[in-house]
Amino acid sequence: MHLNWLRSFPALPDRQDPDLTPSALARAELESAFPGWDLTLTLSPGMGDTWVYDRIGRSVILTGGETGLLYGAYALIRAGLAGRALPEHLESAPAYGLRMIDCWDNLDGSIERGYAGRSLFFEGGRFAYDPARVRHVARMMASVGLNVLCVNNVNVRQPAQSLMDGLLPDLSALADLFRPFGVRLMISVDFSAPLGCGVGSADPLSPEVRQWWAEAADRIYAEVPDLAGFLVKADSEGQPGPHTYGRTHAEGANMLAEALRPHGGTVVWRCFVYNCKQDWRDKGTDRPMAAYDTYKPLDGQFAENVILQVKNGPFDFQVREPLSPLLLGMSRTPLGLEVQLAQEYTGQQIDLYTMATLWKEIMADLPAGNIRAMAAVSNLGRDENYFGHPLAAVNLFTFGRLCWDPAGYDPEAAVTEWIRLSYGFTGAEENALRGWMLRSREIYEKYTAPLGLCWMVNPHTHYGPNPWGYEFDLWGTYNRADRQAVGIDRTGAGTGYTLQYPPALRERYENPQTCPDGLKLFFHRMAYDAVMADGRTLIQRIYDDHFEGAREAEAMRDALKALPFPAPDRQVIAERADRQAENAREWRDVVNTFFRRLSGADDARGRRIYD
Ligand code: GCV
Repeated sequence: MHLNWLRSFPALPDRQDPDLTPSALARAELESAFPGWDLTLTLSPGMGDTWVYDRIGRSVILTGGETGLLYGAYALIRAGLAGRALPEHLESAPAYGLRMIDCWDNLDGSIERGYAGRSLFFEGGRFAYDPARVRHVARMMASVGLNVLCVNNVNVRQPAQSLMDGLLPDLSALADLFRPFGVRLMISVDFSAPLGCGVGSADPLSPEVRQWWAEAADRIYAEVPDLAGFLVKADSEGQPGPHTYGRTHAEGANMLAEALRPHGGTVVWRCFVYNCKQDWRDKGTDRPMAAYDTYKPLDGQFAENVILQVKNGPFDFQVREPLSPLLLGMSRTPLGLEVQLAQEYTGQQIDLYTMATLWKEIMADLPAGNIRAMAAVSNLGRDENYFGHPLAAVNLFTFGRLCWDPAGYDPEAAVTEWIRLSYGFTGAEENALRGWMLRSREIYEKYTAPLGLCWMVNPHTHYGPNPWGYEFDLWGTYNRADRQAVGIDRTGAGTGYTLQYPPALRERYENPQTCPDGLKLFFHRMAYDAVMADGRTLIQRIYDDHFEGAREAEAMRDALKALPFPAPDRQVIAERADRQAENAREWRDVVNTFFRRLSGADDARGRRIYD
């Protein structure tokens, strides 16, 4: 069944033969999208993902590498089906080599932080999937230029299976389904895997351990010769890593890189490292500083086929965080940016939260320099519509558009294209939907944790308000609210976090006058009666935002219900919009009451705040 933005695409050419190449698929896709056109596709293998296109009337000449032809075909199809004028000449190349979706799917079929049903790939400890749906996912990815899918969770729950032992033929069959779409698979591996396989150690400097990994890589690549590589979460939230053996992360990553090098594979090494057993009484440790402190001293020590994958913010995919300083501080190491499409802290695919504008903000501070990869934690699952909330599909779509061309990425244009392809709306309907989608992030932000404060969620589930849910816990996630003030001073005079930034950003964030309002409580401890740039006090701003956010969630619910979405999306969107409005109301009252009780300040506009 055709859902989301592929709804407007022609039926997928039914060619599942293993020899179907991306360039042959490109031709078949173009022929069915533009019947009667005169198509000339010229394969120029050296061009890789790049493509060039010329058109005179209905005569089209498309030149590109094997995958370039496919991306060129999809770019033309998207433009044509979305009603954009096809230019006479266009050429395009992706900004990053690896454009990845990272699935946190477990072999038992569950998904860590999954909000769209169970895994599309696993059930009961083994691969279990519907090939037609897998091809649909592959086509979605290829249609926006994404080219790698990491199939299993970075928290590898069954170390013995981390290298897919006993499952390699199935991994290979899955790779066959993705290959015509130019998508290569990657797997997450457990750093301590040798331990569970009879080697007495996982020390990266041990010759026996190195040999074990080399042989493991040989086994895997014999089955999946184009595997993109390994994704690794090490020394992070209880996952094993090189620190157990007194080794650095460079030594750990380089060992795996050595095993993958003969096969052309890449080690994508995550930098999500912090003390997850902090004592809340300890004010000398500031969690956002941890990744920079761990990796900055290792800059330049990583093998060529290692990419360090860094979350966009220094905490953990909160509603608003500044760019991680690690992304700006590793000039001699290839880096990958990691974002989270799965809406763990951003409404769990119940609340509408369109990330199109977030991508733009992230890129504003990110120098093109040594970024080689973009990765997004998957929001896909086995729900009929793949995304839980039908409108959450836009996040994968715009992420793909961003990774291909960050310089030319325009949130409004990308969302417009998605709306047209998904629902065929035009005029007032298109404008209304686009308007709400583009505002949805700001609305969510207003009714949840204020001004970059983060973490006011229910522990573990991460949905719904709980201002002190993480206050006296181990995770380094404190707001330190008292009767006068809230927040942590992260300036040079405080924890020193701002000192990790290059001078321009450091100055912007150090000074409460130039620090953007949305990040004020990320960087500063502020008194409730501190006056903001627009003349309001901090406490009044918190109240105003929460009243406004909840009201706007209601207005958005009514507006979405009035739009002519087709079934079954119509029912699902309405049901989720109701739940969102209820969630927003709960957030509004819990947060306002929390701060009212602490500060004793009344709302200047006399609205109801519960005792
Ligand atoms: C995969 C957060 C999430 C975890 C996740 C972790 C990570 O802590 O809550 O579920 O684990 O991030 O990114 O590794």
